[in-house]
Amino acid sequence: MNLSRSEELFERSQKLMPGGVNSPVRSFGGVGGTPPFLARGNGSHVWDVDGNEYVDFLGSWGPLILGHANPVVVEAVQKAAADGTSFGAPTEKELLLAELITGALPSIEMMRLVSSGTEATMSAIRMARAFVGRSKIIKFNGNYHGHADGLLVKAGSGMATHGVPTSAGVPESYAAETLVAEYNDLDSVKELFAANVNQIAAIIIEPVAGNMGIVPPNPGFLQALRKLTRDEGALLIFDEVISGFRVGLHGAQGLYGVTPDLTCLGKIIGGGLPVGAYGGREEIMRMAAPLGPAYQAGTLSGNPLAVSAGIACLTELGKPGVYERLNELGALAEQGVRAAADATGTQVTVNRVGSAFTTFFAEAPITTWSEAADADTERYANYFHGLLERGVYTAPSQFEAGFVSLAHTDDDLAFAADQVRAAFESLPN
Ligand code: KE4
Repeated sequence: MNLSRSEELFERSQKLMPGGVNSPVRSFGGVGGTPPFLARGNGSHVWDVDGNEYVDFLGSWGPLILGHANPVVVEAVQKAAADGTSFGAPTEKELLLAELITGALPSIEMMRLVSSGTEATMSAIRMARAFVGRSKIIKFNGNYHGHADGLLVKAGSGMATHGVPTSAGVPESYAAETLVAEYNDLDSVKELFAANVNQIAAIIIEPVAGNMGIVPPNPGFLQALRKLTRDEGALLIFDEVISGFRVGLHGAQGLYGVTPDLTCLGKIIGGGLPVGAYGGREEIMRMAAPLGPAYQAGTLSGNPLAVSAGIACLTELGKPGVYERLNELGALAEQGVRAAADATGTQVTVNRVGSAFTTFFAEAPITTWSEAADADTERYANYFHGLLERGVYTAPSQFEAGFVSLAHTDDDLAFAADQVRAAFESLPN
């Protein structure tokens, strides 16, 4: 596989950008090797600067549910650009996108557009703290909510004590306000409430975990968190940056029938351009400036190009049969991996929710961070490269999700299944 131009660009990029990338996971640190520098995408395929072609199951980490360069999205962005790229003033399109989002997610009575998922979760937590008047939050091991200081936290030494930073540059004092529970373990959450009475403003959770690989909520887990937060006077925040408009038009909250107090969105709602959003109960969102005392702002929030892409994307997703097709494609992808594993005697566990899936090199079940963390990351890295060199691009980390888009065809999936089998066969014993 010729990666000579990517190698040259990677060498030069590493002189100017940490790791040669603008987001760490792109550097292939989790799988090794030189990341192909991608030049263009169309539908379900991408091409790198050396001309190598791949069937793409990463989809830019989730946003590209319609596939690359979707004609409707491209036309919308081109038209918007011709009318001006940014105003820093209210526009009708921001209202149209807000109407599409709140129409699909009725728990969002009032919302605010921002430019990333990080901004969405950071702002939602600020509104929750302002509304409840408490400072602590609970997050879950294995969940990622963007890189705001208070969210780069892991469980402290004592389960019920405060978190400790997972990143340099985050003061212990910031981490001290974050408590860490175990995903799908309700007792671990109850313990934190018992040890921090009347101090916890909110729980933030990925209602379908995507950042430890795909891990769905155990039956009843989200419902139990809903009851527990109500009983404790805390808010429930769903971080649906991945699951929003991915697992269904109504998100994970629609799929599992649990209504959060606040929802965070990103990725798909921007159609591949920078858009995030947070919103929920009006009485909470009225805490946000200029109405209330909790400040939050953004120069490019609601940017016309990004919002135009988001409107085009969500409009397409609202058409009949879309999620049936996405789920059908997701099932085909899963079946392909399972059949290849059976045929080659390869030990893997596939977790899937709709069109998002992860192939774990670990034994089933994978329902918690500790079970996911037991996965053989070296074997995953070999598998990843076995696929890449055969023209299949998937997540360069065991602890991420793969995605199919509406642009994927049955032929794409048949081709990918064949490459999965070959990649399994090429794994070292
Ligand atoms: P951004 O700030 O990257 O737009 O969103 C942060 C975020 C928030 N919540 C969830 C559930 C997320 O998954 C993310 C970002 N996801 C990662 C990978 N799963 C984006 C890829 C990257 O970091 O480059």
